[in-house]
Amino acid sequence: IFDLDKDGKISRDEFTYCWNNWIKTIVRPVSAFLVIDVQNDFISGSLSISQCAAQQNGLDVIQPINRLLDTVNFDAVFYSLDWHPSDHVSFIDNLCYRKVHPSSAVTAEEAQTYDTVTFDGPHLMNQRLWPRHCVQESWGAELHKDLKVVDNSTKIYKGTNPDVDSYSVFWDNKKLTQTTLSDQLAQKGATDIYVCGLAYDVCVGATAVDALSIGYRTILIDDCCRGVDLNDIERTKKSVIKNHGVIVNTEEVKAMVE
Ligand code: VGL
Ligand code: ZN
Repeated sequence: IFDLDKDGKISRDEFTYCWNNWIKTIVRPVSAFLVIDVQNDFISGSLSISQCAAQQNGLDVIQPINRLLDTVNFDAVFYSLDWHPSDHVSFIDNLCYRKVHPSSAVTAEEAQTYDTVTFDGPHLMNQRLWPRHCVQESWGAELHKDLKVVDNSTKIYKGTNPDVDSYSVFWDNKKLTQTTLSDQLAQKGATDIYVCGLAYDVCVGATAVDALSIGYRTILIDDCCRGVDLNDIERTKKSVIKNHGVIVNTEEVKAMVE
C-alpha cells in the first residue's frame, strides 16, 4: 500500500499523509506533559544551576514551557517537585549524621559538594552530595512564580524519604517506592510522555529513561531543559536515543500532539 523509494523506504510526505488519515485514528496517542522541578532553588536559590559546571540559566526554560502550555493541547499535565525533609540524605550538611562505608571512593572527611560517597546502612548506596535544597514548605521548593500552572494539572512530590534520594519522577534512586505518577498516567491512558525542566542531566534524564523502560513513547524537549554538567547532558541525550526516545525542540511539539 505504500509507495516506496529506491531504498525501499516510505517518504516523509506519504507517511505524514497515512498518519493523519488513518494510523492516528487506530493508535490514538494520549499525551502527557511532564514539567520537572522548575523550582526556585534550582533557578536562583541554594542549588542554582547557574552556579554549576555548565553555567546554564534555569530561568531560560520558563518561557518555552509556558508557550507550550498555551499553544499545545496536552491530554494531561504534571508538575514534579523535589520535596525533601530537613534531614535528607543528599544534603552535604547532613553528612555528619550519616555513616560513610569504608569502601567509599570519597571519605566523609574529604567529601565536598557534588562528590559522590557510598553510604552504609540498610541500603548501601552511592549518593551525590548537594547543598541543602528544596526543603518541604520552603521558598526554595516552590515552583517559580512565572511558571504557568494550568487548571486540572497534577503535582507530584518526590524525594520525601529522608534516607533515599529520588531523581526520577517515577521511582526513588533505589527503586524501593513509586510516586503516584505511573498510576495517574495509566488512569489517563497516556501513551506519549513529553519531558522537560530541571535539571537536564539529573531529574529530567532519570525520568525520561524510566519512562522509556516502562514502554512509553518518550519525547525529550531539548530547549525546555537546562542542566548541571555539559558532559552529563550529552550522556543523557545519548542514553535517551539509545533507549529509543526522541529529542525535539518546542516548534516540533505542536505538530506531534493532536
Ligand atoms: C535535582 C539535584 C538534586 C533535580 C534534584 O531536580 O534535577 N538535582 N535534587
Ligand atoms: Zn534533590
